[in-house]
Parts: sequence; structure tokens; C-alpha cells
Amino acid sequence: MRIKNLIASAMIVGTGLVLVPGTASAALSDCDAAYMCLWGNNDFKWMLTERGQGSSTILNLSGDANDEMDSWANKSTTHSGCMWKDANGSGDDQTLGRNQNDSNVAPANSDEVSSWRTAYSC
Ligand SMILES: [Ca+2]
Ligand SMILES: [Ca+2]
Repeated sequence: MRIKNLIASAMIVGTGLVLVPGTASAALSDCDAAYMCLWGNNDFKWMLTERGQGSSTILNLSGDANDEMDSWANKSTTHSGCMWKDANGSGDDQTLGRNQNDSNVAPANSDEVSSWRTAYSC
């Protein structure tokens, strides 16, 4: 939340022709090859977390990252991941398709992801 507020403040300050710090680098390219990345806003802005491909360990998203995912990328060419609505891999799920991304997930899937892994699809 703090980061989002800082960006919002920067956008208010950075009017006119001034470049907006903090958002210039927010992009799909921030996610490294063979990594899977989650962002808190649409269009790959406000990265919440990133993980290397191939981990079967389900990690919970905590603090400001919980219930915020709005866009994601899977830059693995070999693995599909999974995200769940609830902690510890339970509830509604969404697949992180191999070599795919989504800049704006469906409203029903927004701001709900609480846990994920980077292998074994859903
Ligand atoms: Ca969000
Ligand atoms: Ca949740």
C-alpha cells in the first residue's frame, strides 16, 4: 500500500512534461526470463512478487501483496503455475499459463489471489 501511495503522489506531482518516477520502469519487461511475476495493478504495474519457475511449494502472499493481483506474467517456456483465492492453495484458482501473460484479469479474479506456486499448473 505504501508503494502505491508513493506512486500516486508522484503522479500528482509529476504533471505536465515531467517524467513520472516510479512508473517509467513498470512494465512486462520487469519480469525476468524463466520467472513468474504478479502485479497489483493492471498493465504490469506495482510488482507484488516474482519467483523462478518450477517450484511446487505453495507460498502465501502476505501483507500488502495479499488480495491485490490484477496482472501477471509467466516467462517460463517449460512450466505452468497456479494462483489461488485463499491461502495454502485453496479456493478459486487461476492458471499461470506457460509463456503467457494477462495485463488485466477478469473482474471476478481481481484482488483475490492469496497463494501460488510456479509448477504443476492448477
Ligand atoms: Ca489490485
Ligand atoms: Ca484472497
